[in-house]
Amino acid sequence: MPDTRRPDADETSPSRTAATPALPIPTRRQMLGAAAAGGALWMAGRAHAQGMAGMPMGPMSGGMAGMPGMGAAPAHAPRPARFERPLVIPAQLQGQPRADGSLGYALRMSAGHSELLAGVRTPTWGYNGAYLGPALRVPRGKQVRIAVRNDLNQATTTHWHGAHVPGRMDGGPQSLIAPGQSLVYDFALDQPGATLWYHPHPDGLTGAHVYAGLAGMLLVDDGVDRALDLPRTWGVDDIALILQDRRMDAGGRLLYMPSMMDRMGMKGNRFLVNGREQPYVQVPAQWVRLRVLNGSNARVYNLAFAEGQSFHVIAGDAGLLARPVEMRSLLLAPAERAEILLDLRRLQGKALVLRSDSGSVVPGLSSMPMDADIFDHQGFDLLQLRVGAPLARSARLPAKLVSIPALRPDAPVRHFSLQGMMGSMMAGGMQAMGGMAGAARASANAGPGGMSLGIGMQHLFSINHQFMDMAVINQRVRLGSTEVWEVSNDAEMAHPFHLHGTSFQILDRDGSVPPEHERGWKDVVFVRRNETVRLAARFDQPAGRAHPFMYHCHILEHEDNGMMGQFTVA
Ligand SMILES: [Cu+2]
Repeated sequence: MPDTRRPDADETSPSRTAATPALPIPTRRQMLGAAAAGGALWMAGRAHAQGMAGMPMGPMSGGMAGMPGMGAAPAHAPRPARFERPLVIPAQLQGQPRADGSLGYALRMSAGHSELLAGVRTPTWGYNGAYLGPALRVPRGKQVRIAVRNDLNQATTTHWHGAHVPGRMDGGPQSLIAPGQSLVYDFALDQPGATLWYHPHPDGLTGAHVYAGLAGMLLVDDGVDRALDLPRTWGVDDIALILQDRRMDAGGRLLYMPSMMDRMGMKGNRFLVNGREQPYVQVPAQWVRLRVLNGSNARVYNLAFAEGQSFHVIAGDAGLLARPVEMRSLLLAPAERAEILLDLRRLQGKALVLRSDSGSVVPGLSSMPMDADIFDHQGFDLLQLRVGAPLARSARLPAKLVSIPALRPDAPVRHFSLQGMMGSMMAGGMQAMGGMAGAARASANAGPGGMSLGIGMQHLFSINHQFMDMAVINQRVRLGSTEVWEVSNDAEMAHPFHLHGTSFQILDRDGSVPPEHERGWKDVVFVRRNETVRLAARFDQPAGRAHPFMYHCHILEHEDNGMMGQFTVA
């Protein structure tokens, strides 16, 4: 049936420019073949376990010492430098006005070295620098042109998480950029002001590439925060916080998936904010806005202030809430964002510590005790806020924020079920895994400093008992429709479910309305085990077979090992 609204989307890819001749991109089969020899080595695990470097060890440490990834720290590992270095404020890119009226942005992925831990030089990857990337500020509705150049040693992609763009501009696994090449994206974001982000999305390698340091914020600016007089002075009373955890070896190199346990999700034992371990930030004694992104591969944070200070959540993943919601702790799963306002007006001269109060919530998220590490049981500090003198211009906390029109579904309910390792085994996953041999990557294409690229593309986790396969379109959605997606978690642990190309509203969790802070636009929903969540989403962006959209778990080791599917919108 012809549909006049549908552009010939997939005939036109984003334009590619090559400074050097294009390198052939290895297929999945070639990558696995090249890596086969390394599999057995990986299986043997690491004789020298890396563990809780320099951190106080709880009573559990003795029992875990014999397990890979759970052992004692090397004696010479530096202790955390708690609140000794200032927070790095990501640069803002506002875009260069171009002759055609659009705004131009340039990102370059390359390798470098970073001081993630004080005094330790770590090989890393970054956008326009050695680690993470600038915040791209994009005015709503404005045509933008973003050139992304890949100067890494291997192909990858850059995906605009949360952006309403056509499939061919989404930067999914099909949009690989070979080393030495650039990909130019052209789009306009017609969606509410929000804190979105960007990161690589190659099939089976997303976890490793993000872990190496590739991520940054993408801010949609619709002027509403100005009209509401919300704090909006970048780096002063509007602070971007990218939360990540990392594990390093004694030489300061990033360790990625060194143990079998890490298949459940790569967690670190050092806690970074904007690429520095436990930094501090100077803030004025007034209303301050924190834009928090959980940029971790697998770690869940239960954000709280050590002093018990409450805060107001004003925005979720994809836009402002209807009104601020006062909270004392906030669970933030991988890829979720929250904007919070903090009242510091009477706290001049004081300091607050933002931490994860994990112990009360996180261990209970999984039925398998080993999914929670010692930090999940005890919590950990992230950032110190040092409150200085107020500034002349002070913003406020409005009573009301925006009105959010409720979506009206007009299509049958689409069902999704999530399976963990046990459920996936029944779907035949274990046979496909080649007897747990694993597939460590060829060292010629290692990550920064020789970092392992993990074991992507194993059949370990599934959605609807299907494993990610780039050759398979799992769902077909009609362009312009508003659908209900019902996501049931049959797995042992909680999974953050994300879909591309749109934002959604959570209709209910197990039949109950979601908590107030989840009643705005979102693009990630954390689905607990045995829970069924219903979402409503409108599909206004086209995506054809050549560049379909993804739905997946945003624990990156789950996504990379089967827990992803593809859908077209036409
Ligand atoms: Cu998952």
